[in-house]
Amino acid sequence: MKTLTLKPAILLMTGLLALGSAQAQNTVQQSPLTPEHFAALDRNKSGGVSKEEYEVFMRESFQKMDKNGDQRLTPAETSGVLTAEQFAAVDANKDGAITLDEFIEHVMRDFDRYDYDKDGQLKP
Ligand SMILES: [Ca+2]
Ligand SMILES: [Ca+2]
Ligand SMILES: [Ca+2]
Repeated sequence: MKTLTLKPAILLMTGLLALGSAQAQNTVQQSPLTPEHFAALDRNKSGGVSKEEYEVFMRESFQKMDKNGDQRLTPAETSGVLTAEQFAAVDANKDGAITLDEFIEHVMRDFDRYDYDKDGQLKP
């Protein structure tokens, strides 16, 4: 089922984007990555998620959400994944659609934020 395979990506992104939002309530202090997310991201099972692994995962997430394959995410395609505020935050040029570049730029900023020790790897 499509919904099941997409779920980790949705949960991860919702968590990442919520944490990236200025209005987010900081009720959750732990790492946004659950063990399941982590296992999905750490493709080579090295025990850490590299930028490359993270970017590959995010590109796949983008393709899954881009239902009509036009390389742009509309509010309809991201409904249930992104709130209107989150969509606006990722849509850097405010043209009402999220391109792959806008998406990757946004999520890679999140990567840097969670890479607390700046060694280029996210750890569980
Ligand atoms: Ca790895
Ligand atoms: Ca699209
Ligand atoms: Ca845009």
